[in-house]
Amino acid sequence: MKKICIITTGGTIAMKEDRAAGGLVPAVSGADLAASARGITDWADIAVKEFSNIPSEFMTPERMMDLARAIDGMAEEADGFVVTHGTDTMEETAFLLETVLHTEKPVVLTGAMRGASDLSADGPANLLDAVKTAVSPGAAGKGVLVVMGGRVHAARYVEKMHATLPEAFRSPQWGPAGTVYADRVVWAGAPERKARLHPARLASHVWLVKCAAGTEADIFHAAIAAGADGLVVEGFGCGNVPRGADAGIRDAIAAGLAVVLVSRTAAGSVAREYAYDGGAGSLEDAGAVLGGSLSGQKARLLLMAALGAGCSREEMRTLFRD
Ligand code: DAS
Repeated sequence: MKKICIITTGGTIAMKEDRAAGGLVPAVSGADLAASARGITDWADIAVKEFSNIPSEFMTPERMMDLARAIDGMAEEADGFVVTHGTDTMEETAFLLETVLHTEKPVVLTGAMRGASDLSADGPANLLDAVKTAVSPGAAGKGVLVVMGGRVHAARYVEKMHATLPEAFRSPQWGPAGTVYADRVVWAGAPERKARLHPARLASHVWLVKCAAGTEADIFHAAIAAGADGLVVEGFGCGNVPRGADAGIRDAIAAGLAVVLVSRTAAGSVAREYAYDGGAGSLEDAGAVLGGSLSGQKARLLLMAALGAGCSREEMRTLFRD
């Protein structure tokens, strides 16, 4: 039987209602969490390691790097890893882990949209599904995965798309990578682990700017003035931005910031479709890097890692290309 190490970091999956406090609070240990998933030991030998017990809105890129180092440090102790994590930033942790981990062993993140004491708590079933996925032969070589609501998602494409419902996690780009059944996991297309970087540190000042109608140059000038190392811009559609934003982005490039352009749409990729200033093509020609189909928050993490690894603009273009 394979050995799976469950690493707990916190989140709603490990919370219970505290009426006096007026809501959910961290309250479940790693061991109790594992014990709550009835049948888990039919699938694997389970070890549990408590990494932290925080809501994931308090998770930071630096703590994600600590988690990656912890997993790599234990890589020889298990055949795979399940990380329990809050849902708010789960997609970010999953993507950065995929980007920086040395181990090729399965790493599966899961959590819960309902607390452990809630009616129809989803945590135990998600945890069992995550272990089933981690021991599945099909998990090998698919990078870091997220399992929620009976679906397996690739770290690169998964997004939390609803604030509260158990079916919050989707992969709008290509759909889920697999489905978990009572007796097995059935895999869809094969997600690939694209980015491999091992930066000694992350660049810490990378801004993320979402364009809206009429966005001006001022916010980009603020990034320059703040000494940002890099800037991710979420443009409209296939990477189009307002005239003011176009001017601000060009100023940022001229000031030496690394600029990555993605789309604010939930699916699809930026593309050189329009010939005028404000389109992705003219901004790429001005020195921006086209960020493919990545979400803004994931492109920001990849840019933090790429800058930390000292990547050139051309290396970044290869890294971000879909
Ligand atoms: N408490 C939020 C978090 O930790 C939500 C959750 O965990 O599901 O991300």
